[in-house]
Amino acid sequence: MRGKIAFEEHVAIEETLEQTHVFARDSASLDRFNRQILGVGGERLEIMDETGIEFAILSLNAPGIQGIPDTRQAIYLAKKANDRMAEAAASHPDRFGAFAALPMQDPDAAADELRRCVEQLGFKGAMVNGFTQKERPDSAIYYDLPEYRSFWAQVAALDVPFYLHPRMQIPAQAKNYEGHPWLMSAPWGFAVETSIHALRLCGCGLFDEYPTLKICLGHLGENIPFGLWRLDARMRFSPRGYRGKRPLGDYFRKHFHITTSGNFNDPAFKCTLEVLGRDKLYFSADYPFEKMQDAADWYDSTTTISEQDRLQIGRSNAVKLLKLDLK
Ligand code: GRE
Ligand code: ZN
Repeated sequence: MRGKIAFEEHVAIEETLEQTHVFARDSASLDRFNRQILGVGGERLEIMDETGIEFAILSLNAPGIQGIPDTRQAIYLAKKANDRMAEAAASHPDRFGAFAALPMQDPDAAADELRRCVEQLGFKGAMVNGFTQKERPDSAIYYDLPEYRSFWAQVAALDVPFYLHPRMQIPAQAKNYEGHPWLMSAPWGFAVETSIHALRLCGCGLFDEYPTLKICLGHLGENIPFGLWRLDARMRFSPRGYRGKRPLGDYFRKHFHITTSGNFNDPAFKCTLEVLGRDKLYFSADYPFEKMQDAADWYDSTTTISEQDRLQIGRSNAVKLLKLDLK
């Protein structure tokens, strides 16, 4: 399919590049990876052309700004990364947009930076890589906490989506991964960490206060669609501490938008589609952690959807969610 739109497509700046090296297999693949994640020109555009991806929303790699405990440094690097992505989008306005990286260490600064990015730079929303470290490297702060309500007010006022992207758990919080570093990373721990954060947002009353918020998740929903029925079923018996007015599943189905990033698999796709419906699903790749070719080969040929749904999920839903002005 031509004309696809992808929106979990990562870039790094020199200051965040090293964060990605833990994921590299060997030095040859590291060189290619570095070139691809730093590049916002020729090679990326060529692969997009080959795979029928017309437009990509760029975002900073994980953990990015969330992994920088020093608040001033976080604010500085978020601006720097966003200015870099804005340049790329300005150089290729018909191929690239951007999601803002945000210094969540300071909720007011994060809200201000989001407003700057959306109103002045034409960004389409935000991508935040899970909990934020702040001051101490062993801290982990989640955005259901009361100090983030004014930040969420800004997200709602700007009416842009907030993409909650995975990050690796930090050692201080990862006792149960001990001796199994592979388990903490993209194969499983990313989804555990991100799903818990997403469910905390559902359970804290946030969506009662801001009924128009839109949250994006990648990887076909970080395993939540598969578990959603049981969540609600068991919550009837043990809702301790749950602060939503409605069942959790209602919030998830209403507020969450799910992409195919890094999860190119029919059974998982069918489950997500059945739970959320065709209006809440979107194509994405997760370049350069995944090959655009793998994402597109699977998406373009999956027999789980009609051609009409392929176009809707691959393109029209994103035009609407991200308010894209494409020809
Ligand atoms: C991602 O961005 O989703 C990602 C990483 C690191 C490793 C694998 C992966 O940031 O999918
Ligand atoms: Zn990603």
